[in-house]
Amino acid sequence: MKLTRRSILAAAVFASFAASPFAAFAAKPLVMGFSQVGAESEWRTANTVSVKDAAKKAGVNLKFADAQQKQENQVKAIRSFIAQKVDVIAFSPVVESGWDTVLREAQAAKIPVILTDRAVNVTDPSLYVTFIGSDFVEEGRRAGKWLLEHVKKTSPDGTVNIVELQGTVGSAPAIDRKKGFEEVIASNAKLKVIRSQTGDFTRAKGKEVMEAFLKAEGKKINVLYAHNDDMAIGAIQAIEEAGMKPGKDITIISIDGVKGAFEAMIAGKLNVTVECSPLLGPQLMQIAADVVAGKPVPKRITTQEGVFPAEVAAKEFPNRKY
Ligand code: GYE
Repeated sequence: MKLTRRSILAAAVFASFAASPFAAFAAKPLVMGFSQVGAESEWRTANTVSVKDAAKKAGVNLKFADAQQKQENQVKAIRSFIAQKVDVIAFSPVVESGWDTVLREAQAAKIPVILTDRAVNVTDPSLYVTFIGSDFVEEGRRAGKWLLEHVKKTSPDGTVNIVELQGTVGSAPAIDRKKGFEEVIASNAKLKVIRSQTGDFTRAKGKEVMEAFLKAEGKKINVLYAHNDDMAIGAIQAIEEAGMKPGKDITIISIDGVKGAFEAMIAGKLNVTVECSPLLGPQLMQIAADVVAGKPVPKRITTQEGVFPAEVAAKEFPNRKY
């Protein structure tokens, strides 16, 4: 390109314009309304940080609302995003059902909706553009497969009594993690789930429900399957307070792979965690930009993840990002 005096002048004018307050008019930032489930677990906190950081990096104007684990708050937030005419709505639905009406309102306002982390159960799949998140059924299967192998190795006599701490009632991860686990353990008649109750994905509830399990079943309990690490960590406290050794007297399996779980494994109190990545922010921002630009996106984007038994915990710990 030949640099004429005029082109240099034009570039200088443009540069000073871009640095001026009028620059905002030049590139309008994408506005995203994001409704988060709450702050119930270490996983959720890491997910929120990931979304906020990625928005900042991508220059996205993020309107963030915390629903405190209540669907009605999420519906309110989505309605307020519609009223504000945001470019795109993203949300992590606390439960699967009950979204048709509000999603139809978003569709009528021509605002695309992206699901992150958890799925919805709607009759019309055109009510959302895409769903980015883990395969929770597969996570449940991975937990079950680890247990089958463990039972094979330790070959205890008689039945293996399992207690289960479920996630939030009606949520996709609670439904799917239960289903995947049951599907796999059905192949060994020795494995029996003797108690199953929700701990709402929190430490406090995990501890409380485990206390009740221990009161009712005591030393009969061989295995705890917790739908997330936080509930397992709460349950570990309950087991210790009952004078038993978590990870030894009771084998503990959980899901997420947060730092707290790795610490518990290193301390010998947790046997395995199945990874579920909360670092969905960068992918969400990329997909949102594509959606708003009218580019086609896949209907389902599945997160890649692994399984971490206690034997590898110390070596893996420094690599953990959440
Ligand atoms: O496993 C749990 C959190 O939806 C995958 O929600 C997420 C789950 C996660 O509270 O810790």
